[in-house]
Parts: sequence; C-alpha cells; structure tokens
Amino acid sequence: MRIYYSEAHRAHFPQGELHGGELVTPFERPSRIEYILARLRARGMDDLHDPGEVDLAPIRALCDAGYLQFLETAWAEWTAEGFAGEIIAASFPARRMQSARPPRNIDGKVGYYALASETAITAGTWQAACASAACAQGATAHVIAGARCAFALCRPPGHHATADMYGGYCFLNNAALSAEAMRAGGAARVAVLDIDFHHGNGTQDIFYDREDVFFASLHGAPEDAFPYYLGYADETGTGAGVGATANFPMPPGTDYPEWSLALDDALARIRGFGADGLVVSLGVDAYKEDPISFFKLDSPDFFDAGRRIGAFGLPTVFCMEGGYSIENVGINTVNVLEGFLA
Ligand code: SP5
Ligand code: ZN
Repeated sequence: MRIYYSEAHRAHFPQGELHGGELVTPFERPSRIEYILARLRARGMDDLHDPGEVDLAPIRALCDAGYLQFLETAWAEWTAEGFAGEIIAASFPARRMQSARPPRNIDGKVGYYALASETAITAGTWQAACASAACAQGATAHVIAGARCAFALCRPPGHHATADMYGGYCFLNNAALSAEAMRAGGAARVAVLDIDFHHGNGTQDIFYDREDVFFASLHGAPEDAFPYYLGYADETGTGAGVGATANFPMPPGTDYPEWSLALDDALARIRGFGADGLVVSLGVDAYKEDPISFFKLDSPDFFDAGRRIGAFGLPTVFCMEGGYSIENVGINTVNVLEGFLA
C-alpha cells in the first residue's frame, strides 16, 4: 500500500490548546506522525510517496473563497494587529448574532471562521494544511489510476473542517477532497466512512444535500462528545441527499462488540447505497487509552475493523484523522491498514 506523506506537516505546531481553561500542549502534535511512520517502517509498509505541490483548484471548488483567503492571510493580519500569541478564537457568531458578514477586524474574522477555540492557527498552518490536502490528493489519484488502496498520512486532520470553518484540529477537509476527486475521476457514487471517535461534522455538512456521496460516521454521542452540536442519529441528509447520511452515536464505555455492530451496519448502508469507491476517515481515537475520548477499543480491534473494511472490496483511500494516545497511534493506525490487506 502506498503511503502519501509530506514533511511539511511540521509547519503546523501550535504551542497551546485551550483545554479546561488552560493552554496545554496540543493533543494533535507533530510527533503523532513520527509514531505512525515508525510503525509503518517496522511493519515493512514504508512505500512512502511525497505528494508534491498541492492542487489548489479542487480546494477552491470545494471551499468558500473568503475562508481560504482568511486561512492564507490570518497569521499576517494577526501579527500586524500586534497580538503576541497564537491565533485563538474568542468571539463567535452565536445564536441570533448571525449577520453572516465576515468582519474586517482580524479578531472578529477568526471567530467568524472558527467552529471551536481549542485549535490555534500559527505561521505555518496554511502551508501544512495544504500539504495535508496534497497527501489526500496524491493517494486518491493513485486509487483512481487503479490501485486497490492508498493511505494519505494527513496532518493536520480534516473531518471537522467545513467549506468555511476550521476547528477540532482541522482546516481543510481532506476526506471530502478525496471523495470529490473520486467522483471527478469516474466513480458515480462514493461513500465516506468516518471511524474517528469524533463525529465528522465537516464532511457531513459538505455532503448533506448530495445524493452521490454517502456519509457514515461512528462516534461518541453528541450529548457527551465533541463536536457536541451535530452527529445525532436523526440527521439523515436533506433535499436530494435525504437518506445519504448515517450517524451511529454511541455512549461512554462503548467496546468493540458494540462498536463493530455499528461498523457492520454502516458498511451495510454503504452497500445498499451502491458506492463505487470508499474514503475512510481513519481516526484511532476510539482506542481505550485515548486521553480525550471514551470508547474502549483495543489494538487488535483496529486490525479486525480494517479486515471488515477490506472484505468490503471497494477501491479505498484512507485519510488520517485523529488519535492522541501518542505511543499507540502508530500500532492502531497500521493495524487498520494491515487488517484491510489481510
Ligand atoms: C480530528 C479530531 O480528532 N479532532 C478532535 C478535536 C477535539 N477537540 C476538543 C476536545 C474536547 C475534549 N474534552 C475531553 C475531556 C476529556 N476529559
Ligand atoms: Zn477524533
């Protein structure tokens, strides 16, 4: 399996994440990638490919122009304003405050384009987000060209990002870019299967009214888990997309017997949809020791999950999402890939 990886992810390395009222070292940190690379090498899965330059055209087609302009220039505007720290959103267009006009003031603009304040933007964030998207683009092109599968070792992750909002450690929605590229590459119907612990609100939002892209997500129930405001089972799509979204929210303590039933349900729904291609939002934060999550999957369970996805038989692009138990993120991620190939 080819691995698409860019060292440019390191350019995004915020010092602080707003967590419990403190600025802590971000859970989503560059060393996550080192652990995944080390495990890939240890397992002989080191067919690494640099994706090269990002293709901005599909990103401009998917995202809001003002949002992309913001991501590209936010750091320059923030520092020009005289702010000394990293970019952290402090004001939001909350209920009944939505004139839907991005302010001129950078502090106002940050909150306008943010969906949460834990995620800091720094000098290299835009560059790293583009490199992450490039990994998804490279992996998808490889699968469109006929490969059974490819792994986009994306960092920063993408599934919380909408067409016009960042947050949850995400800036550009790599899985959505991959699904769109598969569609453009000839797949009539594409499914995104999101197994990250958190609901893939961004991916859901992007495809909510689409009949050609199915979105299925297994995640911590919104009553208890970030992103809190989306991911209920009764969110099933709108307009032409009615029936093309399937959410599987699960409570604290969910273990693999329960989780794998939801996985089988999600796969059955994707089968019924008739997908020609599959994008997997591959987060491994459902792991029992993840510091910010509450499922109880063990490392061998990730191998079994990969096996079930592989048995499904569709051309598959894996896009890396979350997973914050640093010393286990490599084993769990590569277990999914090895299970897929088994
Ligand atoms: C890609 C991805 O996995 N993003 C996750 C973003 C989570 N951000 C905020 C999490 C807040 C979690 N609070 C957990 C308290 C644990 N005791
Ligand atoms: Zn997650």
